[in-house]
Amino acid sequence: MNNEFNKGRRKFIKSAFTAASALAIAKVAPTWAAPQGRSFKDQILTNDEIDLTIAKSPLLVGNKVGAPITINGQMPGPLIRLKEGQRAKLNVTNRLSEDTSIHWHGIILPENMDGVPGVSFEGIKPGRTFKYRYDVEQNGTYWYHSHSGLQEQLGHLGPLVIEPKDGDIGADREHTIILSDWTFEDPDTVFRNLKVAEGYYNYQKRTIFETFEDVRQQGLEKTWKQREMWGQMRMSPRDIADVTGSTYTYLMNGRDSQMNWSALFKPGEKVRLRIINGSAMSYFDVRIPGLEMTVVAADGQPIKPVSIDEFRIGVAEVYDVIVQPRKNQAYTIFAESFDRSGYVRGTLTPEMGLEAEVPELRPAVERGMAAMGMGAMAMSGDMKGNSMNMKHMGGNNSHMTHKMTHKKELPVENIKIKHRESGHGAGAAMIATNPVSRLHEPGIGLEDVDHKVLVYTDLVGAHEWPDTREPERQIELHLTGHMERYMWSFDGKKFTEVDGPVQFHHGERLRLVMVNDTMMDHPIHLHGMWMELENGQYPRPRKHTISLKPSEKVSLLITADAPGSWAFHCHLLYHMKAGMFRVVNVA
Ligand SMILES: [Cu+2]
Repeated sequence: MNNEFNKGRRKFIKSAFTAASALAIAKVAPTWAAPQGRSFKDQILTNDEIDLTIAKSPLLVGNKVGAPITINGQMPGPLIRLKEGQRAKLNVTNRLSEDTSIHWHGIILPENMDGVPGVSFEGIKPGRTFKYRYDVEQNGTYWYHSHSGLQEQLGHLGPLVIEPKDGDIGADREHTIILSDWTFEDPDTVFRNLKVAEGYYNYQKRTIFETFEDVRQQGLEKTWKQREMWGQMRMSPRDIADVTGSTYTYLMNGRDSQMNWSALFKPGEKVRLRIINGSAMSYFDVRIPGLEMTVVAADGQPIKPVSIDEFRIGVAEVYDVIVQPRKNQAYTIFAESFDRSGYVRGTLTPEMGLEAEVPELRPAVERGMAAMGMGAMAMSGDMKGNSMNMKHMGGNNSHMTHKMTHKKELPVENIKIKHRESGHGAGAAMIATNPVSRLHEPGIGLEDVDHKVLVYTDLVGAHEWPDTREPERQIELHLTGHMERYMWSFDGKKFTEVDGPVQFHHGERLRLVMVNDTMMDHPIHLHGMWMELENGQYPRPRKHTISLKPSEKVSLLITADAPGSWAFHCHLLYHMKAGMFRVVNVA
């Protein structure tokens, strides 16, 4: 017996390190991110009433202890599973020393349950509990997050899955994946850094050696012109993202690449992956080398299945994909930040402990002329043809020769874009004189990959939506910004500068036209109502968040059927904080 004890003890000591790390992992990994996932026949675990406690707790993030905001002790928060048709009862208790809130992203609900402090309610004071109550009238993959200050950057977010009435998820098994970006810096410091030094987190700027190389290859004059132009735009050609892997640790279900979140499958099974981008600032390009993905839902809403090898997911967007791994081997789920400054990987595996090859990060991309919606121009290298008109250069210098590459003409292509006389004032460093539709483009850095990348024009609604009316009215909004001063706004006005809300008339059918007058991608999110993307497909896909590329114009149809005040904003957290936020009032 003594012998047995010693043997056991030795074994214990030997595995102490592993045990300790397992403990640490248990502390950080949300319990719902269990490797087995759920199978179609699993019992539905829906508590009638769900209690959520918001607190600040030390947790292991990657290899270091951070102080995230946790929900029921986890970061990200628990997976909330609701069922279509039920009444949601969610009690949120604030154990922080400041106000908090939860916004249910993509959920159609009454105005006072939407959780935006100052717009839908007062917020939740320290020590208080707010009882969210609403009828669940939809199904699909969604998420939830704080709408107070910069709390979202501290991990105040989690996944929300609503099962369809009949319980059929269209697969044998499912896993939920929420991507996020974590920094050990104080979010207020990050914001201050962005304000004081343009490109603070951009360590990928061109070096002097690269400049010499450019001069050698394309001559001094052209190089100089390029530099001058980028200088005038107050942008570095590599400012794809303004907060990057230089401060971020990218996480998949709260784990970094080292911790390797892993999920099980049985070869031959159909696995539904519910993929949510819960990042504060990071777009990801997602692929699973060796597996084709079939996208079946976008932003929680069903679409006609489309097979792809890779997709870009903007901040706050959601895609559901079905994969069918047939081989008895592990596969890497690879989420690469779109500026190529980092990645996070996880593993789909038939047994725990296996892993697959992790792809190399692809080289950093240059904004180049293509960023301005002038793909054809970029190739010819004609600097005169850019569609971005720097205001201080004056006049309209655009010679529009953009080649139409889409099959169908979109409504937005016939809409004449109006810029204000003032060119949106001091808040806009530039305006896009010739914005174009870019829905058919995969986005910067994905133009030349040799496999199928999802584009917005691939999205077709699975069925017709209830309101088939033509729009009665059109509203035009411009996405504007001033990179150097880190000012972000709509129509050149920060939220603090606008007179009042954007007015929707209750019951009307609206066309919302948006124009991106900046050099960055922005994921624009409307609360309370769906936006149907006019992408030339019918039924149109429904979105809660639409990402606009630089110099792009898009149009969306909205049924203004939700009375009250709703947030409308860029979902890049620091852009929202800087002023790219409006209230929409439906009355
Ligand atoms: Cu933005």
